[in-house]
Amino acid sequence: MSQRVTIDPVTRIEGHLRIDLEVEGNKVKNAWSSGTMWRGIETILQGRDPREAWIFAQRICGVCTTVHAMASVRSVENALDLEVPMNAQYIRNIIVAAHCLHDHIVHFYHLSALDWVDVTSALKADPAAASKLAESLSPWKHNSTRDLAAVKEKLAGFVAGGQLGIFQNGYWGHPAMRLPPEVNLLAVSHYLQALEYQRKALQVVAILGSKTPNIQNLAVGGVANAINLDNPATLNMQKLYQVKELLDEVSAFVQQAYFPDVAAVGGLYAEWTKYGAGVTDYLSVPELPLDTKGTKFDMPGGTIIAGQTKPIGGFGDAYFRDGVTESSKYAYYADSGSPLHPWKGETKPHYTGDWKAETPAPDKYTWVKAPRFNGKPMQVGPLAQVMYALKAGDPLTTKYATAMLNTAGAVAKTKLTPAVLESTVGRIAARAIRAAVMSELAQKHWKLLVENIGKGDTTIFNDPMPKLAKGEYQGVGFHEAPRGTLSHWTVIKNGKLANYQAVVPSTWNAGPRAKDDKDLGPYEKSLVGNPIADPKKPLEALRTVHSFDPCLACAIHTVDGEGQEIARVKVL
Ligand code: NFE
Ligand code: MG
Repeated sequence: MSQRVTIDPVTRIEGHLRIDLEVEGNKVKNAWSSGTMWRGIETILQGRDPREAWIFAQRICGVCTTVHAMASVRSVENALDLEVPMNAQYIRNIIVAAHCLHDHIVHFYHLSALDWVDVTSALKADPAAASKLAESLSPWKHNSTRDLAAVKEKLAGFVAGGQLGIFQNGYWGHPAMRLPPEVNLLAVSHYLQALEYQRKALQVVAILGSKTPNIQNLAVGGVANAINLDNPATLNMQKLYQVKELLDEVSAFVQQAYFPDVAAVGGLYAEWTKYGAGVTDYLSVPELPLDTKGTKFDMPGGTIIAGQTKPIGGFGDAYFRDGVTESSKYAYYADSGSPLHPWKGETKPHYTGDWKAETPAPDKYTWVKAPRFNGKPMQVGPLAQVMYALKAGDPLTTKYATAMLNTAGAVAKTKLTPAVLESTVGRIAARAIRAAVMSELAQKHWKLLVENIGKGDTTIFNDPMPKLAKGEYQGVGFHEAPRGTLSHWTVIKNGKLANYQAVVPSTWNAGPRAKDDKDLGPYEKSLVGNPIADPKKPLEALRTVHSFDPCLACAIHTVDGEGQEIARVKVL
């Protein structure tokens, strides 16, 4: 007999996500992913000046504001065939890298680690043994017996006072929790330090972007960071060195704390390499452009479909441009009868009622559309990007993936190959691999910027106006965001936006069925086959869902143009 499990809302994510499971014999047999919150931006952009779209677009999400700003300016630049000066590319790239490091650190420690780490078990740890273990894994400077004893004492204080605070309401003591107390203590200690290092990463974004969230320094055609090394009001030597120092500190945390923690936790949960692969067709796009046109990049991207790789070239690449559609068959939008290309995309809400618990799935069950690439559901995110980069022979990705698999394999006492990355725990490892790669590239792009300024180049902007003022254009801007491939699609007529569509990483991954009831989206498919020890505490399902780092504000980003309420959604 099967049993229905509804998780609503899923917490430790951004936005409102509901997961419905059909569980039989302690295993997930079928799954549905629903975005239950209605909001957004696409519709209000119509009729606006394309040069200001990025300012609105970055309000799509409170977590990844910068990424929508980047994709938006790139889409208009692509439409106008506008080049971007090298200083602007490097400044944007440093922001992209720093924001990504913040995001990946927060995802591991604050949003997903507590599915694997039992905080209360850390109270039983021996700080000296924990310190010895940590020193065998990494040279990180804050792993001394004294450091770890202090964390244990702090935690004991929380527990004694009955105030677990941020650690309240975990599935502590759940039978699926397997880590020894010493590893739990180490992870809790780094959880607290990670709060500090994610902030340092965002400081870089704020210095270059004037503030964060919602940076202010972009422009269609470049950036607004005037460069004069001796002027206190502009980007100068002092600010550049402040950025470098912060990047160095964050990189050390990523390489010496985050990366080995993921290897250790992953190795101790090696049985989770069997679960959660789901959709194994992958999509990623290249990132960190190295020229003014966006034809060469530091991070490769492309598709892997049925094991075959195909690269995605530069901005405007035809293979990417022609492959993307979105279906509204199972989503709360009017369905045109067939999936639509984003330049022809429609956002017409058609709410057909909430899904009552314990009833069969309704025809429409989510506010998230279902993107497809050449008709196929695709998994996006760090796993997709790392799998592609490995197949493409990218040296930095190969270096860190090898280190991850060797360290986790030594902990698990088994040999691990890249195939194990295609799993719930592998998705978390892939994000740590990508973070380590990004930490090196952040430092590289800082150096490239300083060298370019050193050559006497202070150009930051190419004016879009000469072309923009009249004519019709279509553009696509892509960006490999922390959660995966993001694309913004613009149609411009006589200087105004005639259509604007955003196809977002969490839309790819959290999206519903498209063609039929067998055509599951990536979250849905990855849940099928997961063990569920206790249907009342579906910790295992949360492990898999959290491994994608859901962001539902990004996935659903549409609002009625008049700002009227279209439907009231009750979130339980
Ligand atoms: Ni709102 Fe986002 C990212 C975008 S969605 S966090 O990364 O784009 O997945
Ligand atoms: Mg959209």
